[in-house]
Amino acid sequence: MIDDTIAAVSTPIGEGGIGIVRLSGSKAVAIADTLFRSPRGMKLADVASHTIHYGAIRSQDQIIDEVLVSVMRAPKTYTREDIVEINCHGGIVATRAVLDAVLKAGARMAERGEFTKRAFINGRISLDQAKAVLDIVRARTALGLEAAVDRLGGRFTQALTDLRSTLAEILADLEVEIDYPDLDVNIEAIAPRIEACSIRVREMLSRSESGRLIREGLTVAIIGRPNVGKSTLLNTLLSEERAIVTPIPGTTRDTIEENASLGGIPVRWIDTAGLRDVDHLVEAEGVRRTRGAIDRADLLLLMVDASEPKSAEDDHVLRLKAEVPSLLVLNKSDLTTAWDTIPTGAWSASLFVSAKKGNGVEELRQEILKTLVTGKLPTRNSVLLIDTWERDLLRRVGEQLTRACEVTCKDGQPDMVAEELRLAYQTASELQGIDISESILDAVFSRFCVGK
Ligand SMILES: Nc1nc2c(ncn2[C@@H]2O[C@H](COP(=O)(O)OP(=O)(O)OP(=O)(O)O)[C@@H](O)[C@H]2O)c(=O)[nH]1
Ligand SMILES: [Mg+2]
Repeated sequence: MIDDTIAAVSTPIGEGGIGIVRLSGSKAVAIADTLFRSPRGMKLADVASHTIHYGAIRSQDQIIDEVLVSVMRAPKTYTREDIVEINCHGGIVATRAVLDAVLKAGARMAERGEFTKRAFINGRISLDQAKAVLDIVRARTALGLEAAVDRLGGRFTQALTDLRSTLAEILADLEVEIDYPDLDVNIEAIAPRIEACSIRVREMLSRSESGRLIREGLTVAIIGRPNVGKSTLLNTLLSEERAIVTPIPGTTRDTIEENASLGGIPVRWIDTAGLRDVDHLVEAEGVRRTRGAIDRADLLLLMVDASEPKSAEDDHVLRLKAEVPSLLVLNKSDLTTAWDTIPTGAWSASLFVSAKKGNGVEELRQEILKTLVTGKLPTRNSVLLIDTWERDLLRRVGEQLTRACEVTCKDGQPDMVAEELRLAYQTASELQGIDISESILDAVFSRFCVGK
């Protein structure tokens, strides 16, 4: 049983004029009562649950802020504990001061994700739903949000539950075989059933790859010699005049980074300083940062100016060694092209665009998605939002199932197959938050922000 009362500011810092200080625990109402003064002298201890009250928060006889306080009593609350939410109106400073007063009055500062952790411990939500809360808090795009809401609805949990019950059925049949060898259970018939589970896990894994993209997003860097139109392309992609564009080579001296979603995936676009060998110190630093951007990117757009003949600097760009995929972008297609042949190289495709006029830019967007999402655009149903820890476990379930398949096919010893299957079942249970240790719980909830 948890007996301390926790508190935190549960609205994002720096956004909007109202801040909410949230308390959860058996003393939430009592602590709030020591600070709250209603105009009619009413005590929060006497008010009905799920009601909101006007008053002031006072500490050492000083009014800190004018507030609205909601009182929600257990068990119909987010954490299933008593919750008090103090809506402060005096901006960040007042909100912090109210939090300090609450902490002085006996509450403990909540750790990251502790409210949601309590909701889980008190049985209100599943571990999976708790993680979905985290995803919603973090979702940066509409598609990411949809997938998180879906997860909150328990789609991943459902898939795991189905998998576990199928595994349990197979295990039961194996037990019969082990206990009553005379009954002659057909062990060969078991192999395809395990194989089917294994395929299901592989499918979940591949759907989670799009999930990773949605959660973490990708980084696309625009690389090229000076003046080819990199900044112009950034502006066109963002639909705003973010970077300065001039006809003078070397306009961009530093990397410029901006987020904008592409087909529902959060993308960090990086415009870079033109690549060339330089002596000038400032520009040299810019070029160094461009190289840094190349190292961080998931995809490079190698840009050349098609209206000018290929230069040595272009060659330098085209020969760049990168671990990640690239696209060749031949810009200024609105002018006459000076390139007789399109160079070939390691890039996955080459496209003519006019960054200035917008021609070909939509095709470029599609090509970027195609390259990064291996031909499949993520849709709501194709996405499974899971994190690295879960992916590792899911992968382990897959490996254990593959081993179970192998054992079945090789010598068909039912007890050995059962052993492998039991391991897979255990891992799947761990993944679902059944029977897992406190340390794993902490690992999950510490990634939340404080106040959630
Ligand atoms: N005609 C035409 N001009 C373009 C196009 N894209 C860019 N420009 C022009 O090319 C010049 C350079 O554009 P920028 O976007 O500043 O080029 P950059 O690659 O960022 O240059 P640096 O920052 O100096 O490396 C500007 O005068 C742009 O207006 C295009 O598609 N067509
Ligand atoms: Mg530029």
